[in-house]
Amino acid sequence: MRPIDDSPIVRDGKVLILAMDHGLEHGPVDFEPVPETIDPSTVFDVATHDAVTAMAVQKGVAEAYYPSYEDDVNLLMKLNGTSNLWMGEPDSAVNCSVDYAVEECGADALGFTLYGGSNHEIEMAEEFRKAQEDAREHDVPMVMWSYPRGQGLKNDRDPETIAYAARQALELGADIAKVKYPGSPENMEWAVDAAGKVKVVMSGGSKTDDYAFLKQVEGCMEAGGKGLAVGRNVWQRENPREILDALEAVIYEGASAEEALDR
Ligand code: FBP
Repeated sequence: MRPIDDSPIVRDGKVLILAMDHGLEHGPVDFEPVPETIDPSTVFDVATHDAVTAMAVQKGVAEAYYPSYEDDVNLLMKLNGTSNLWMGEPDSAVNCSVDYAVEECGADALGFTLYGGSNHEIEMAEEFRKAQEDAREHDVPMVMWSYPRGQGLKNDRDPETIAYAARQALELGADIAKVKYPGSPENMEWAVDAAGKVKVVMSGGSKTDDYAFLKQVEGCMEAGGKGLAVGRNVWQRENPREILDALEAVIYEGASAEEALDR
């Protein structure tokens, strides 16, 4: 198994995944703040920024757009996903096999959502098991979107819940755990400790102002997190390259939010 640090989606031990599976997960409404982002090419162009180590998309977008970007962008294929139209207990259909992602689409990494705590957790974990073992066969890293949610969960950002989410990623064999930010560097540290050798990255969330967003990323790095998987907080900005410059400083150069904004 190739060490995760040798993967093309890792730069100096850190990761910045630009996610754009929102057209499926949330619907086209997410593209309204910057209407040109409804065209996936616009976001692929943003992903050519040096700070971005991979772009996460669903199969259909990869098939249609990635061929024009394969020299400049690393592909992270999201293997499962669901629409906002689904009203049942949290669940996610497997939309792409590992073989198809790697051999036909050229994926450098794979992504899989696990809704721990959902009534569908057992099936999702079993689907993850197959994907994770197939990923090992192809020697490509597996990123778990570890998002506890469902009937029994009152607060999906509770520090204990986030630490549990990070631990699930370790226990089930992911290489990178993408978790929601639990509110403070101390809480994030618990998640990082629980994840052991798994790299923990923060999920971007809905768009906030530059300082608030960068401060969270700074807190994540301070806690031993290894970066970020972000969508709206980058491409819902009028100038996504500016925030990527700042993220590059915080994630790879250890700058504070203030320092990154002053540059
Ligand atoms: P954001 O940074 O925009 O939150 O994107 C990260 C992500 O995990 C996407 O991959 C996914 O589409 C979205 O968040 C799901 O958000 P939520 O689970 O909050 O609906």
